[in-house]
Amino acid sequence: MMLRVFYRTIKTMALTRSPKYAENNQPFTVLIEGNIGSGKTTFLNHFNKFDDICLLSEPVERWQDVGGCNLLDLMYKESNRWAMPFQTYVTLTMLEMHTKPTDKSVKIMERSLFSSRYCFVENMYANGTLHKGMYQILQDWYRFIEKSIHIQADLIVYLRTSPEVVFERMKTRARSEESCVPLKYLEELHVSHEDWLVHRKRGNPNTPVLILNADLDLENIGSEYKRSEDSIFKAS
Ligand code: DCM
Ligand code: MG
Repeated sequence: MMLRVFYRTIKTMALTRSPKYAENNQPFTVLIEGNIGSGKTTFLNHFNKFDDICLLSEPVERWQDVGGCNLLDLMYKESNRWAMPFQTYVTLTMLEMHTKPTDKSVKIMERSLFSSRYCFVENMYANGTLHKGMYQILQDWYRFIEKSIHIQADLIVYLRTSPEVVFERMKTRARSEESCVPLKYLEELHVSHEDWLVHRKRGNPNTPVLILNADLDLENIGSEYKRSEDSIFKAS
């Protein structure tokens, strides 16, 4: 008798199961992706003038100060030890952005959980920075998140660059944590972005990707920006 009651209870619970966390009322969501130094922040700022857009830039300052620790710096200086906690924290801060409620009709985000998962973490595993056990823990987290949390992604804008160009930009920008990043690392990240967004080898098979030539100088990139502005508003 008890068992039957129990059975009925769990059946009712299963039937009335609520949707994934944050499933409802998500705005049209655009993810700005690209290598380090590809101009994502500059691109994002271009949309400041629209007040019906929720703009979320990458929370780099949070990664630079986690209870007084600069996780971004530790990740570059002692990558075998710190890449895993760093990517775990990036995942948490990105999830906060993905699920952040807004009453705006469009949300534009700088990077996403997906680039951590499909570019940075894949690359760190492939180049031996992440131990297999650490990589597996992250995969289990990503799978759990995928099952239980809704992440809206309507359009990915890929700021496509060549590694040599972004290497020069990164040196000019001179973010102190990145002073030791070699060209080879940007080449690896370029390949992982291409595999994800051009060859579509992993992740987001149904999200359209708009590819923009972001090697262009900032003065000449205006028409490329205009092109994306049009497609973002056409699609939303
Ligand atoms: N970064 C990383 N892993 C991620 C996201 C970002 O290692 N999942 C690093 C790359 C850059 C810095 O954070 O050094 C900020 O990225 P960007 O300057 O490209 O916006
Ligand atoms: Mg940036």
